[in-house]
Amino acid sequence: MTVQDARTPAVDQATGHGERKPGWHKGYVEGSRPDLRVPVRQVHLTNGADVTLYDTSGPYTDPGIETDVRRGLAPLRENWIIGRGDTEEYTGRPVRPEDDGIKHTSPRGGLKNLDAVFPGRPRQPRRGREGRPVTQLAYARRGEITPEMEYVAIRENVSPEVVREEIAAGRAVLPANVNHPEIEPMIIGKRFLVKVNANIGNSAVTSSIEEEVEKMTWATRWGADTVMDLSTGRNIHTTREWVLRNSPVPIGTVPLYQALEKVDGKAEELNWEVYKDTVIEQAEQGVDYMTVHAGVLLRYVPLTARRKTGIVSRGGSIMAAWCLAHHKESFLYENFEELCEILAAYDVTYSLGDGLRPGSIADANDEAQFAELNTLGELNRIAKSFQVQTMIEGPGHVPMHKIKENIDLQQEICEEAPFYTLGPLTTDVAPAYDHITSGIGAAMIAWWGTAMLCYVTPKEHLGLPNRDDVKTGVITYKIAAHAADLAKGHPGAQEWDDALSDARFEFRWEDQFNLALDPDTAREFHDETLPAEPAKTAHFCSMCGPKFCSMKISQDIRRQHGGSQQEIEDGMNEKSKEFAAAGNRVYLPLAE
Ligand code: IRN
Ligand code: FE2
Repeated sequence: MTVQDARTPAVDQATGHGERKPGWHKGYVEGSRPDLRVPVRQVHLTNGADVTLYDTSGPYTDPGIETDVRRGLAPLRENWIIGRGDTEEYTGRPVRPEDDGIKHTSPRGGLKNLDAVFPGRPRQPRRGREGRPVTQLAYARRGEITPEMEYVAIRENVSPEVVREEIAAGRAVLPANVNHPEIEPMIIGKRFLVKVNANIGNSAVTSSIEEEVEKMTWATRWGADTVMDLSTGRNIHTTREWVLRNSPVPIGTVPLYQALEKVDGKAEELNWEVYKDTVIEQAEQGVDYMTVHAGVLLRYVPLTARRKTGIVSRGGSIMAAWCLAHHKESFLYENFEELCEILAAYDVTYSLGDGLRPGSIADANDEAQFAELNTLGELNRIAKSFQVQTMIEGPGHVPMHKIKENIDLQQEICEEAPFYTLGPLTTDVAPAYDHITSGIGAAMIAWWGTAMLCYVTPKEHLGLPNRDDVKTGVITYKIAAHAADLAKGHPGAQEWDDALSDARFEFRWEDQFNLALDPDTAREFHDETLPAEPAKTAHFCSMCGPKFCSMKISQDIRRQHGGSQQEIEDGMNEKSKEFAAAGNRVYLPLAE
């Protein structure tokens, strides 16, 4: 990879904006060593100012860089991992046969018949020497600032010591498996920017490996900070390998799903051995964090019997079925300490699953949900004693007045471990709009301290998200996350809003587009009614038309009347008369 100067003007191939000469490009900020380069999105405004934004898109948006999904991304962290000298290559395990050997065909053509095995660089899995914990938590507790910690400190605009402290205290996690050297490190914790996770994953018949890789790069291009591969069905191992080798962000999974595949979908046939084997297989591939539904205990299952919507978590229902079939305590709970030892040896982060989360407004904050949360608190303490980084998953469907209790309880019970919530959805009545019903809850809970938000797409409850749904979900959640960053007073968060507002007030349309979370759609909407090039500098938009643009009116008032309170009022009165004379219509019929 060639070094890009953060100020090299460049055309971005990935967005297809090349012909428009976009005012932004990908740049890098160098840290204390030449191989520590933190990506940023540099927006050059037409007034000569620059705005630097957080960037999750990976090398795909680097100017002049050819990325090849068959080769995978450059292993950025490899030297850091090897340099620590605490891992060893592990050759003791037999080479695993690929999951099913069935070749996939993509319905849309393209990379058809992908090789069953990832064709890129051969890679021998590493793990902690003699099983020792090689986690960022272990280093942080020893007072070490790793290159990964310095990297996220630059990304978040805080000192490396703050990063180390937050990780050491268990208030933040830095998911970074030693077998996933390709990632650009990121941090999840309430003192940092609120993060967004996007779920991808094929199911039975629908998508191909190629489509999954593309969904991942598409989600990160719009701002997903992590991606969870929830694939089930065929080629689960191979799909994950391709996604991992090409992902610039941490990848999460739910190993229980693959374990279930291995026992032909029969929950009662699951056992600790199959599960453990699956976890090791995924840890060796480089999965950075894993959802583990170890809080679903046998005695909690009856608590869900009278619920309106029972158990809605996939993992939760699998574990409940197992517990009932055997009338035994969960094998995840019973073997939790051994699981901790495994995760510590690869630095896989726990995402303790909320298998009993409410699936309807009626079930929110009930006994089953909070009983599980108490157990997650206990497991969190055990995980920390094994130096495993841990976050806690949360709901679900929760009406607004019951949201705060969720984060308050979680923070208390789980000693401020990062909370990672699915929305919550604030009402059940809007299928097809659940990105919005949940975006509302997500913004609220993030404001109160949730560290990462799991996105919900418009297809929630209805079907598998397509490309557009993934983008809508990510953008919706970036809005919720940024709104929370503002409300929390995250240093620097408002600079972005201020820059966009200035551009809006001064009718710098191009700057407004380039600063937008979704520049393409902003530009497209503007062009729908005012496509002409001069309109990009015009001092109005088609919403109110040239006469009644509020921004224009206030500028006129300032210009004409200097700006004392009396003068402004006079000006407003004058405009009010003009407005009444024209028929008191806020929305004028479209001109032309
Ligand atoms: C996040 C918070 N609560 C649940 N999640 C996500 O839901 C989790 O990270 C994973 O992506 C998915 C797991 O769903 P089940 O198996 O609990 O339904
Ligand atoms: Fe739901």
